[in-house]
Amino acid sequence: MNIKKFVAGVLSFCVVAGAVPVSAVKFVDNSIVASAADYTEGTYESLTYQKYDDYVVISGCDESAESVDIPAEIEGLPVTEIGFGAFRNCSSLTNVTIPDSVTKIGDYAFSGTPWFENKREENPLVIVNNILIDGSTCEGDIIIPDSVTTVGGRAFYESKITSIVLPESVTKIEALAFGYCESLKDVTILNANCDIHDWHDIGMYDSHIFYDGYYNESLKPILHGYDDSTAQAYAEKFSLEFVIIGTDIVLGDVNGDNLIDASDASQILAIYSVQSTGGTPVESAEQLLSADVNGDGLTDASDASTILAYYAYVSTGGTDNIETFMANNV
Ligand SMILES: [Ca+2]
Ligand SMILES: [Ca+2]
Repeated sequence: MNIKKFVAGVLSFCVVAGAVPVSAVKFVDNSIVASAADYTEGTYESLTYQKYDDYVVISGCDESAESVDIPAEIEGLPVTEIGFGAFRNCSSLTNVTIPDSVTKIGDYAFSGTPWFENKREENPLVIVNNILIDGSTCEGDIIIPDSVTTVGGRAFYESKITSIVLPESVTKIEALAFGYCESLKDVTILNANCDIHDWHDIGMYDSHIFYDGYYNESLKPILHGYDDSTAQAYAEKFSLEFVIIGTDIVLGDVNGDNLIDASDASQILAIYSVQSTGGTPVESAEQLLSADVNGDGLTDASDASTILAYYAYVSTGGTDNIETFMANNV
C-alpha cells in the first residue's frame, strides 16, 4: 500500500475530527508527508482525482453532487482507488456507480452520504466490489461472507462485535479494520497468507488492525488461525494470544461425528437461536464455519434445510460430497 497517501489521509482526518492529540502528529516524519505529491491532480465532471504513474485515485467530489458515475478510466489509466473520505461531505449523494476497476476504497470514503446510509440499512455489512467497507453497526458474532476479498480500513471501527470469522477469500485486512472494538474477543483468520496491516516496522506510532498507539492494550483479542500463517506471525509480533485451528473443517458436519445428518441441522438451529437472541454460541470457530453451509455469513434455517436435503440425498444412495451437491441443487 502507499504509506504516504495514508499518512496524509490520517492527518487530514485528525484535523477534522480532533480525535488524536496534536502531539501525536510530531511522530510522523514530515519529509515523508512533504513528498506525498507523487501525483498530479485533475477534475472529471464533479470528481477530483489524483493521477499516479499507472493508476488514478478519486480524491473528492463536488459536495452538492446527487449522482455520480465513476469512470473505469481517466486519462487512459484505470481508476483503481477511491481515496480517504473522498465523498464524505456529499450530503445529497444518493446514486453512485463504481466500476469493477476499483479495488481499494479508503476509510470514510462514503460516510455520511445518503447512498451509504441506504446501503447500510439494507445490510449492515456494506460490501462494494468484494471490499467490505463498513460493518461498524454490527454487533455480536460475525462471519464474513466468502465473497469478500478485502476488509477495508476502519471497517468495524468502534463496533460492538464480539467475534469474527474471516473466510479464506479474505486476502487483505487494512489498518484499524477492528480498531477500538472493545467487546471483540476472538478473531479467526482462515487465509494462511492473509496480508494483515502492520505499521510497526516503519518507525511511526503503532497502528495495526486492532488499535494504534493510544489504545488500552489490555483489551487484546485472541487470534485463531493456521499454524505457520501470517495470523500467527502477527499474533507473535503484537503479543496476542494465538490459537491454532485444525485444517480439516468439514462443511456441514457441525458436531464432528463424520456424518452430515439431522443432528447437525439441529445444532445449526440451536446456534441460530442463540445468535438471534444476542447470545454467543458455545461452538468453536471451526464449528461455526462448518455450520454456514452456504457460505453467506449467516448460520440459519437455510443451512439447516440444505443439510437435511443432503442427508435425504445420501440416504437414497447419493454419493456426491456436500459441496458438489449444493453446486448441483441450490
Ligand atoms: Ca455430524
Ligand atoms: Ca449460511
